[in-house]
Amino acid sequence: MKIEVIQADITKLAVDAIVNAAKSSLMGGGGVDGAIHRAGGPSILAECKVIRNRQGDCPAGEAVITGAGKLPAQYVIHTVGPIWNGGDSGEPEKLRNCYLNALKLAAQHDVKTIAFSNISTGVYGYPKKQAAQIALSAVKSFKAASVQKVIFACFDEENYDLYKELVE
Ligand code: AR6
Repeated sequence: MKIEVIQADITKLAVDAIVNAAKSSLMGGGGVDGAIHRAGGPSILAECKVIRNRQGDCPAGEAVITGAGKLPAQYVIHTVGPIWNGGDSGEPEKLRNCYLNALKLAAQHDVKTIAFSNISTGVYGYPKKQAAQIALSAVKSFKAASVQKVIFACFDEENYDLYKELVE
């Protein structure tokens, strides 16, 4: 499995799946979530509503999958990161599960290339370096034949520099 670090707007990437940093309600919000729903159009929210009606809120660490509407990607995997609360409330395990559960869904849908946003490192306040270490170790521990390339799509310079340093 190849790992790549880029600085990009994840809504522009023509990969099989992009991973959204969603909220439990799956009803859209700000940050990367807002950008994905804006650029992808209303079908993504419509699919999220169907999922929510079926299974309720998505807890932190879990993930769900929808189509990608007008985006160049095929799928959007929505995962809910933990809200940083000092680090003793299970945040590291939940963040790790975000990456693992997103990859599991990707493998189930025969995804070959997947791009992750930097989950929890915006509004949810997760310290960026710790989050990057968890993201990388989770991805490296995952074994699935279908997933060939994992892209960390960093938006802000700080995350980009952190990931670059950790991957090299
Ligand atoms: N492409 C890639 N990354 C982006 C983009 C983009 N277009 N825009 C922002 N980022 P955040 P969270 C990066 O706050 O911390 C939402 O309101 C950003 O630089 O989007 O998990 C949800 O609805 C940051 O590194 O997600 C939830 O309520 C990263 O995306 C809540 O925010 C994550 O920042 C989730 O908070």
